[in-house]
Amino acid sequence: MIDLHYWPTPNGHKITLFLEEAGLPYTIHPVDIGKGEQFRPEFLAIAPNNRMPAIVDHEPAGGGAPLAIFETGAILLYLAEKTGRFLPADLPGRFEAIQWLMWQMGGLGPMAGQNHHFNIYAPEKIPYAQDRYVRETARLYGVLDKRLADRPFVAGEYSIADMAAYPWIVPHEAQGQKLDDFPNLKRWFETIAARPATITAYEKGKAVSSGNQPMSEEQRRVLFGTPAAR
Ligand SMILES: N[C@@H](CCC(=O)N[C@@H](CS)C(=O)NCC(=O)O)C(=O)O
Repeated sequence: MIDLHYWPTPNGHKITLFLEEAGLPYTIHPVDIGKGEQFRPEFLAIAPNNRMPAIVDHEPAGGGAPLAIFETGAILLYLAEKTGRFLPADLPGRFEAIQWLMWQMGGLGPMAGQNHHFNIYAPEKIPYAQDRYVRETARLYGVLDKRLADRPFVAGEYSIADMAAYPWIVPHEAQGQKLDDFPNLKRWFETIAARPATITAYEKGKAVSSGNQPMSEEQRRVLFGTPAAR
């Protein structure tokens, strides 16, 4: 059994996408990041960066003690290795998927995250920052669109690279993007959205929190004003 420490945000959805696709049994442990639950000592013991998601696998491959993993890129790689699924087996194919996973972790995720921050959450509107991240998000959408021009998924077959990127395209309107400007990306997005595992993953997210309420001052203070735990 896998314990998933989770809140339904783009990074959280990446892991439920995988777990639902693979049919692995898991238990969701909500980490309400607006209430500061990511700073609880028991969560920090498995995720020292005070960011969710994180997993604990009570039956790691090869036996041994329960294994805790944080960082979604590492979690997706671990789950792919554990199940032998959603990561090509051949060396070139594997590294195609891994390099696009790293592209998401180092590019699309952080840039779209800053886009959300300056356009949705920041109490002070800074046009330079808003524009900078909308344009950088558009550039990254363009890179992905081009990549998808001659293949159905980022690394050929549906893989952890797609699962990492998809949840960051879901809020495209809030990011100031129009999918009609990126036709290959749009086709890819609609294909993944229609997968039964995607539908279930997002339904499970809604059961944990429906999101969408405006952020309170207290949530803003917790999320954007809390120093690292010592
Ligand atoms: N690079 C990390 C990012 C995780 C992350 O930023 N999680 C956010 C939610 S999407 C979080 O837990 N935020 C809590 C906070 O900012 O205190 C990963 O991929 O796991």
